Amino acid sequence: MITVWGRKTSSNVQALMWCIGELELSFTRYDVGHKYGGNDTPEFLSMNPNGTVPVIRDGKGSPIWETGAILRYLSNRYAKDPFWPEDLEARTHIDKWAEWSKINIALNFTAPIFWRVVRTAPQQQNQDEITKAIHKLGNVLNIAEKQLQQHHFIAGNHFTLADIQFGHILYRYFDIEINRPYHPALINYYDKLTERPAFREHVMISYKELSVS
Ligand SMILES: N[C@@H](CCC(=O)N[C@@H](CS)C(=O)NCC(=O)O)C(=O)O
Repeated sequence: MITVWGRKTSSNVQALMWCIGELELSFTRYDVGHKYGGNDTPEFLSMNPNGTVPVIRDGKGSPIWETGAILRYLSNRYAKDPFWPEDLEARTHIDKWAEWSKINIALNFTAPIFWRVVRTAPQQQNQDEITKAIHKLGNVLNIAEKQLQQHHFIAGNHFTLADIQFGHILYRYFDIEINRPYHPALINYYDKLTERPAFREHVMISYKELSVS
């Protein structure tokens, strides 16, 4: 049994929960962080000194934090080919796209765009900054677009760990009111993700509680 500490409105928790759903693992999840609090207690900080979510424990194992490390742990322990291949070269290819997604997609979307649109009052929003951030993210999404024109998924023709790191951001990206650059293969890919039950359950979640308006 996996224990998860983290509110379901956290994008990192969503990535983790989507992975747990795809791997059909049993879990208990506690709402921690943001309006739920609980991430500044001595007990929580002894598990994760950063005070961030998610944190997991697998059975009586040590606490694990950092979403990328958690996803790799779950995949090493519970996933099979082709989600997380045995072959080192094939696995590294998946890991490369997962890492690329975390650094280029999540970091260029969450704070620079999502927070500025959803977590900032409309009268305080800086449209110039938002437009520049959308353009910057768009340049990275051009790389994903090319990849998705040639493959069904972000790292090739199978659904893998890289799709979790890449795709979990897309619900919010396509749901918020912004002018998005046109990426037809990305739209088609996103539509396919929305047909996955675990994506619908763990990622397509209202972010209203984060909104200031
Ligand atoms: N690098 C960490 C970042 C974790 C992080 O920043 N989590 C956010 C939620 S997405 C958090 O804990 N925010 C404080 C809160 O929810 O109270 C990871 O990938 O797990």
